[in-house]
Amino acid sequence: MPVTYRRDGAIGVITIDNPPVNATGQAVRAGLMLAARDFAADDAAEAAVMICAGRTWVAGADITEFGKPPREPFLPDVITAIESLDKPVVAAIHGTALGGGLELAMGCHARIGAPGARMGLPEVTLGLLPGAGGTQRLPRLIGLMPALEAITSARQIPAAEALDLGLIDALATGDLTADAMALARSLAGQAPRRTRDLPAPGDQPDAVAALRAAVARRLPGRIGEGTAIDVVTDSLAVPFDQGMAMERAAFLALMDSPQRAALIHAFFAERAVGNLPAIKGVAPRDLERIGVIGGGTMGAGIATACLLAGQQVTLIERDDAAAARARDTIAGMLEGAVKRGKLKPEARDSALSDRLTTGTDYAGLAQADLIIEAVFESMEVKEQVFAQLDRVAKPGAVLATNTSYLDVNRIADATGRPGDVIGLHFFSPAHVMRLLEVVVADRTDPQVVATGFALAKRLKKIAVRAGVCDGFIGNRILSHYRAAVDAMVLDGAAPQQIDRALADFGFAMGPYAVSDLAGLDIGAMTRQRKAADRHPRDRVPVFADRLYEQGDLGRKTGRGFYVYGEGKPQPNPDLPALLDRVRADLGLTPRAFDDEEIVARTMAAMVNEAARVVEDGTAARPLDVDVVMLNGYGFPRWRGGPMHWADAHGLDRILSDIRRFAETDDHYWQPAPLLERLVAEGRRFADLNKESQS
Ligand code: T1G
Repeated sequence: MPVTYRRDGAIGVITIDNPPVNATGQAVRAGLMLAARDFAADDAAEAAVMICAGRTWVAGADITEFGKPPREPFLPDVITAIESLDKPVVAAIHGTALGGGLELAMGCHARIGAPGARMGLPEVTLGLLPGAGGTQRLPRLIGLMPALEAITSARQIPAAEALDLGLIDALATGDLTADAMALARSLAGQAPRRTRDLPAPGDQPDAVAALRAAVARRLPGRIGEGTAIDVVTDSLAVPFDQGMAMERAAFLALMDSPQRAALIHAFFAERAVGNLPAIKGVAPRDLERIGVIGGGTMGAGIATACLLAGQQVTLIERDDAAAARARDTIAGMLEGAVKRGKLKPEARDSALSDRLTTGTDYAGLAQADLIIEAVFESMEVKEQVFAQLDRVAKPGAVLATNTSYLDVNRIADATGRPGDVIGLHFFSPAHVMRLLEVVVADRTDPQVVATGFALAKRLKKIAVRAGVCDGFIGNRILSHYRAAVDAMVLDGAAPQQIDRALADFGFAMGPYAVSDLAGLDIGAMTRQRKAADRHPRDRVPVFADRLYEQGDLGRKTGRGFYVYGEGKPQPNPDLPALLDRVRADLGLTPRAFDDEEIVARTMAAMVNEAARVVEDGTAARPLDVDVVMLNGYGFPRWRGGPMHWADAHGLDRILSDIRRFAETDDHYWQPAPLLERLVAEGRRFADLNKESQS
């Protein structure tokens, strides 16, 4: 039974026990209705507490029910039934009270939180808005703007702040349940304080308009946040029940939106990527003591990420000066975490003094459990490093390379323990970006793979398994849609036009702005590296090489595809003439492109290569590609990732686009066999995800 009622003296106790997070699935909702009835009928009970077993108070409605026909009793009705009781009910909150969980607590007549409890209304992250009274009760409890800030930010409010805001009435000082019982006893015999009866706050049009504009800037394209602001403000001047009806209507409309489907897909995909048969039940190795080789941007970022997770870090550089520079870089990154409120100053100081060791002697790595190499992207250099590690590292130590494209099998060959070698591809800045590609070489031991996933969880990152190939999952797909946009520039499109079209589609940044950020030298070196393997029909973005040759490297030199100075970056004024010269040299007659074609070509290239990445096993499932592109490449989250988007857009439409593009450039546009097969069979990428989970 997920909900039980009993009495302890004069206090009723309603217990919810629905692992893993006490989500309010149908059985819980029905159980709560019965418990409310039993409590009401129990004349000996003068008040009640509501508690949750396990790790947390209710963490929300049961997301697995979304998209299915709703089943009664509906959560808003359950909460109203509890709020309408004639005797007080106290919510005892621990863990994370989120979404419908916080809404349930707000329907109770008082709330007490454990000191470490956190609470919030994260529905907008799922493409929804609070749909069980949150838009009505939260403003009544904490005021209009704090409520709108909480709802649109989806942030988790710490218990102490919740107390200050008036969201909870007390903080437990001892045992939460005992303190909740004491609070209930103090309220026994009193009329319950119903949140619905509190006065709604007055409107604040200017502040609301400012928030609305800020949210639109921060999350272009998202609809949940704006709708939530509308419902809250439009219902301020109407009776509570009318406000509830407005909320319900807006909630149901959002429930049917493609954004809700996409954001829920992203939520579950990020939890499914760790479900791999190869590591099911496999225990990871120790990972308390981390070694890092190389203290450049990546090495220092990796070391910082591990320090932020509480681990011991030994960082080795080639000489004392480089080691000192690395320590300074790490100190700067930790200072940034302090500034962002992610780290207390004293924690920064102890990390630097007690948990970070820098040096130049590999012997310092002899006790490391896991060593991450982050040196220059040269196979020869990495082979030397791993040969040395093989001599120094303790038996069983995991030896990881942070390479972004090199062959991890070859690196493993430089050691006598290939089973211990794995790729851990971090994304820059490594202490901020959530994505970690775990690159599994042919002989990597499953325990070592499990250790890579365990490290990701420890670092609060999302690990995605990747096979060995040039670029693994993300960079390999990137190279293909990068080629598609470069071809459009050669054929007449302006880089800033492409950037704007893809930013309007929802990308965090367009590809040319990204090039300027990364540095045009990176792209030039990648092209040089791949020149020997280039297909004779490959179209080389020589315009990018021209910029590189004239020293325009992007942000780092102030000029690239854009010029950087005061204010918003502007398109490089010399670029049109440069493009004209390049096109003339190539005998190309430029033509116009509209945004629709820019998006169609970019997405067709991305989905086509992604289909190949799934087909050859580099990615385990289409959802793994979605997680990579969402968390490492700025793909708009409210579109769910390229594979989810492709299913919604129509694989047949994408395939016909590819065939149409092949008419003018057959070499490049070869449909992926998996894409052709799925279209022929009337199936979608989602079907492959389901099959992999069965
Ligand atoms: N419904 C169903 N399953 C859920 C769930 C939920 N709300 N939340 C988590 N799970 C599962 C998750 O899939 C995983 O399953 C396991 O629990 C552990 O999760 C009416 C409509 C609570 C902070 O958005 O943020 O209420 O993989 O790995 O890292 O207005 O889960 O183990 O099988 O994430 O410790 C609003 C979503 C819903 C909260 C815990 N609530 N969850 O994090 O564990 S909409 C949310 C989280 C709503 C109302 C609206 C996190 C967590 P499995 P986990 P974690």
